[in-house]
Amino acid sequence: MTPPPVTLTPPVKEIAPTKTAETSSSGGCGCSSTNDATDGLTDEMRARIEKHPCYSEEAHHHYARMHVAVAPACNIQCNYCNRKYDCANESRPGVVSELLTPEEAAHKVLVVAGKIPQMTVLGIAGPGDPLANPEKTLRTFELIAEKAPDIKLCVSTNGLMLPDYVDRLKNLNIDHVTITINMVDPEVGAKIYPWIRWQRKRIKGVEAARILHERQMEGLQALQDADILCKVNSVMVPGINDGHLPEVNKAIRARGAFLHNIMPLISAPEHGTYFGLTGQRGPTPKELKAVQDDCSGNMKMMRHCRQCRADAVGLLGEDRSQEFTKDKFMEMAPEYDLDSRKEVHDGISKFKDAIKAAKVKLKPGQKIANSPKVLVAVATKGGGIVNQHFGHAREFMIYEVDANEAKFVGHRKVENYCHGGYGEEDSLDYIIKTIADCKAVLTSKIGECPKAELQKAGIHIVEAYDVIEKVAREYYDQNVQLQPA
Ligand code: CLF
Ligand code: SF4
Repeated sequence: MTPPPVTLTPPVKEIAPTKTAETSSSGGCGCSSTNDATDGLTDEMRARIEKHPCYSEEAHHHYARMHVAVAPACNIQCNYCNRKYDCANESRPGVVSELLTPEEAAHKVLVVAGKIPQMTVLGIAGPGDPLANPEKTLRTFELIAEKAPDIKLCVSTNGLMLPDYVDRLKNLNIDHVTITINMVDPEVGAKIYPWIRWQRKRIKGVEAARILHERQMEGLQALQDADILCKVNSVMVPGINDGHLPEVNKAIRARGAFLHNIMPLISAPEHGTYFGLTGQRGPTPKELKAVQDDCSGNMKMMRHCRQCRADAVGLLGEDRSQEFTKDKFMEMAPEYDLDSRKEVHDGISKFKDAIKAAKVKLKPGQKIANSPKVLVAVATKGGGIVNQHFGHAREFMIYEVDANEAKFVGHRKVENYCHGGYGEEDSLDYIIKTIADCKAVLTSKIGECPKAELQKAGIHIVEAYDVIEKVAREYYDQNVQLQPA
């Protein structure tokens, strides 16, 4: 049976769009999800993460990050990595970044900070391992700390050299470090890492994994002792470490990790990786969510990671790196200006407050027990608002909704349906398959043809321009029958 369309129209009129750079496509504004990593935190901790789009789910609706690709070498081999591409710990295989010198990188950061004032974090994540290239990495951080003091510095590493650099990271005022930890059992590790380079020797097998594991734990402990926030990334490899990840989760929690980001293995033969060539598959969205849910009782989980490339620029869901290729940014004059950036950030804070106030009204007075949960797929350009045309969506944010809350649980990438005036049937089939487990699509606008096809597939359409959680909860209240208690 075709579900009836539901239309929710009024936008949140009292919320003005935040001022953004003219090149911004994000709208620079948004709201938080109720499972945000800021829940239950002290004010001090909240302040440390509130503008970091990876450490705070709420922040990723508002603030952008950028990476500079200054670190080409690596000191280990992961079976999901092909050195032709960027470090697969923090990027998807198939894209290669242009290498920069620290001076070029600093110039790029000042250019982007002027064009995208909501860019608050500079990360170094490859294309190899940043701490296998310590001079280039640390020199880049030094230059940026000096020239752009309001930008947070962030680094992602495999952890092998981390214990040797925690003091220098602390001296540079770096407050966010990611370690990729895929195992705490070297027998499992030997199936992921064929070798490491350690003390000028190549070491293989279980012994290599044991050294890597010990160095990762030592580095994690040193970060805790230095009061530097640590996020742990784990690549989920079905049949190899999927059942082992809860153990990893316990070990990192015991050593003070702030956030755990379990990411899916991305693997295909054309990537030329060991796993790709041997047919090792990645997890399905359902398998990934099950492991994330399993670990979420222990600590905060990151579910909004986009596995971005080593020269990524923009909000996490968008890729603006092509606007800032080397030939382009070297021709641009830096427009970094602390005062105008502060003005933009103040605007974002006001906008967030307005959205928070709108969300408070959604909470039921008393928690409703055992209400059924449904998934909805949201088309959004950012800002925590349903504000994107269905045909333009290149990903859908997935929210789990019940009678109490709407909770962000992940995102699914798709090909956009609309190709400048005509719709792509293959894309629509793929979109329908990708969101088949969702009860509804929330979008600002949708054409008659895709609307009919989605309805045929049993998916409701909600056309609205409003706060995501508000639209999702209203949809739920109007469409999901609660069993009498
Ligand atoms: Fe970059 Fe990583 Fe810092 Fe973020 S990314 S170094 S913590 S600023 Fe973020 Fe990208 Fe996921 Fe990394 S979405 S891949 S978690
Ligand atoms: Fe590749 Fe990164 Fe692993 Fe090094 S740490 S082998 S660059 S995925």
